[in-house]
Amino acid sequence: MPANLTPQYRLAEQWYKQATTLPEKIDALRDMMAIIPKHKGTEHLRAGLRSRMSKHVHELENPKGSVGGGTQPFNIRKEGIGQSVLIGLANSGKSELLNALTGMHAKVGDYQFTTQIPNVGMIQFENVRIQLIDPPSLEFPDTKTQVYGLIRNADIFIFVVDLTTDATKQAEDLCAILETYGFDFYECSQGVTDDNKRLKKMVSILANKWDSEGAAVVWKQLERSFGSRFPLLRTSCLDGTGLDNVGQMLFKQLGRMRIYTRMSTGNVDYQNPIVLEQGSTVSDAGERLHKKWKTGVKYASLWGSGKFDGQRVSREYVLSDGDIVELHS
Ligand SMILES: Nc1nc2c(ncn2[C@@H]2O[C@H](COP(=O)(O)OP(=O)(O)O)[C@@H](O)[C@H]2O)c(=O)[nH]1
Ligand SMILES: [Mg+2]
Repeated sequence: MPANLTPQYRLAEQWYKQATTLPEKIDALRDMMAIIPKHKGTEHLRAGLRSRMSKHVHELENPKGSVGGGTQPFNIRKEGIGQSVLIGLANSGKSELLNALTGMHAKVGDYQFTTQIPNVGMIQFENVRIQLIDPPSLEFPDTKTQVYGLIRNADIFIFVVDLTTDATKQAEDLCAILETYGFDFYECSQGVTDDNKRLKKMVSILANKWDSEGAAVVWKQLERSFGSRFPLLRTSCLDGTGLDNVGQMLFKQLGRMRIYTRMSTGNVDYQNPIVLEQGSTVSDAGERLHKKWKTGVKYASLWGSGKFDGQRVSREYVLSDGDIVELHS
């Protein structure tokens, strides 16, 4: 009986073959196992995937003799409330932006391909931090595979285009390159409801070098072509234009909200919000404090999105960014 494998499966298989580290391999295998058609014709194949998976998991848990070493800089543990990745052609100003936004000291160059391993920093936005990664340019052949693995794992994409050149064409090229690798993008008008979240990404565009001559004309064109698709922001690392708005834009794209807890004494801890995905409820907030609170919470008193301060809401109540809750068991 023929296996009749789908294009999605073939894509996952391709990811698996290109994967250079164990976590990437396991990730790709997990995808393959999830989407492989389940019928008699794929029985052996599925058994093979299962045994390969247990082999890789074993290798991961017993690093001695494992494969795929030497690529550590591309496995970046997520920190803060989300991971964003700068994507742009060489010389668009990604490393300079990372430095300006996070206070890092990544190498900046007037020549192509300065960055050969990823630079990582954290953007502070009000009371939360967002991770920002500046990987080597997409076109750099030696690290291409690792960069694709890295961006696949990221939560959101930030396209960086250069206003001293044809920025619209750059943005179009980035879309085209990423699409050939199976990525798809949420447009401004869409909600994030897709189940294949890993390959479908939120995108925003930073139009950099706004300080340059002629930038206004290039910006207008970019706005016309992309303004209704993705959030756009003008930036300059030279005079600082737009840099203060990047954190806010990323926070919005990450679709997170901050919830504060109020003690029975009336004290509110504003420094350490509980960060949840939009759409989360009172009991989700409770669970974050302690597992038993998921069902342990009976109701909450709410300050913020309620009709009045201290309103009593059920544990199914859907919270909003900035809400303050006092949980009751
Ligand atoms: N005028 C101007 N030059 C910039 C700006 N940002 C970066 N550059 C310059 O553009 C060149 C490439 O920057 P770099 O950060 O290395 O680009 P990357 O290859 O995308 O990482 C460097 O000479 C930077 O100084 C900016 O906002 N304005
Ligand atoms: Mg660079």
